Amino acid sequence: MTDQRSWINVNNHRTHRTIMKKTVFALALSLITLVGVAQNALPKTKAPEGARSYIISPADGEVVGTTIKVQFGLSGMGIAPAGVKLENTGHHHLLLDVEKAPDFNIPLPATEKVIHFGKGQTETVIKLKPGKHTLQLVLGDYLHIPHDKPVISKKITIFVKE
Ligand SMILES: [Cu+2]
Repeated sequence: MTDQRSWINVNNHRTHRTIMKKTVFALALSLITLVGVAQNALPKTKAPEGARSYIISPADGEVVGTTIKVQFGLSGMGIAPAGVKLENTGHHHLLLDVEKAPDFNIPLPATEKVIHFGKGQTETVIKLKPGKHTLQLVLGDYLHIPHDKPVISKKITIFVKE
């Protein structure tokens, strides 16, 4: 009797898990559809001609310690926090040791290597392991999508020593 009951429990549990799996799968599908729709429906935010993003500090080729203050420069545009739609504005994203740039037609991902400054910050302090590293800035609009044309800084290389 006890055995049978526990079998029923296990079986119910399994059924529940299957339903969960199906639900998660359906959700994932609808998300993909939503992203697809968003991609077609959302026009890219225009960047004014001559807008420029650049890293003020550190300098390209600089030898630095493991704690580094990075200062972001922007010319020809203003800073607005993420979520705030204002003409000719955006917020900074720091690409850290990113070899292949992410897709600029969709919102930039938020990862350890793609850092968002959605509050409108213009500097940050990062810690890096000793060795060679690259830094690059990309401006994103209120939806974290790079502008048309993308406002992207030169990629700089720094050398971190102990
Ligand atoms: Cu962002």
